[in-house]
Amino acid sequence: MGDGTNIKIDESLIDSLKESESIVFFTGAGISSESGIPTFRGREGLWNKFKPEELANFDAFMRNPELVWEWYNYRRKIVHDAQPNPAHLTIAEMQNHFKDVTVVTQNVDNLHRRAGSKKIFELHGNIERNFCINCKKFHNEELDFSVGVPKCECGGLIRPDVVWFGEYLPEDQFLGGEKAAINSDIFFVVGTSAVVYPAAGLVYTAKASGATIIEINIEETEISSSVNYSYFGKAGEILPRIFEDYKLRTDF
Ligand code: BJW
Ligand code: ZN
Repeated sequence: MGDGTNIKIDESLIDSLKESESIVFFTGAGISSESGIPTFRGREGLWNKFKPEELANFDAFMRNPELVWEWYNYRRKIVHDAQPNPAHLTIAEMQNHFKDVTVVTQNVDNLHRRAGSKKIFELHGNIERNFCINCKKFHNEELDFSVGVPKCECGGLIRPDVVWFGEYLPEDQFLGGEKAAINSDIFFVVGTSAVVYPAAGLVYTAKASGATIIEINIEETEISSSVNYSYFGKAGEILPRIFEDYKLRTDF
């Protein structure tokens, strides 16, 4: 395990980057942990006390909408107060140096957009949007988050526009992410335990399509043995390090 500061970036990776046009960043909760947003799993997973499988599903919401809504309210506040960190900002800056940079994120926190990334596929929705479970109408600005679970004028409960277990991913977002994976030269996997499907399957899609796979995580994951390069440390330290090395060895 490194702390990012003493990690050496392979020269062959920098060489590959120099030849790359399409770069994908497949990201998970770990990329936002240095912004103060807890992850779901892993040794620093603060939601460890809540199992996502138990709260992030429709049955849990119907059984106890107040509890699930309260969990999301708590997280909305953390996300609202958080700022993009050097990992998000490096990815956004890389747009100025490569032909095609795509973010495919499992996160619902909007931090890639706030960091300035332009091409983003959100596989698991966005915590800032909400819709009625009955008529599907979107409700956003007008919601009062201080009083229990809000209801639509049709009487339906309002839920966050995120993807819960057992629900299909938004088709346009998944297909966009899949296409980016297939077309990528380099596929970074950053801060995800890579256990939730079908999202995690994109790593294998990219690999089968010939991409070089680079994992950045504070610990080993399900995919570590399948990748071309692993860097163990914080994303907010390793990604800037890779980009600095790239710039040092590249003439503009
Ligand atoms: C750092 C760091 C730092 C920390 N720097 N790194 C059996 C086999 C295969 C599949 C299934 C199965 N049984 C059921 C399924 C399907 C299920 C699934 O995959 N389950 C598995 C858990 C087993 N998938 C689904 O249900 C999906 N839908 C689906 O399959 O539809 C088809 C279908 C339809 C009808 C019936 C049946 C099937 C939907 C999945 C939805 C996931 N939703 C959530 C919640 C979103 C809303 C919300 O935010 O509340 O998405 S769950 C949660 O997990 C969230 C995340 O996006 C997702 C992935 O987590 P992520 O991002 O990887 O975070 P962590 O916490 O797991 O990992 C963080 C990592 O960061 C760790 O590795 C740390 O080490 C690292 N880290 N700090 C770098 N500073
Ligand atoms: Zn409604």
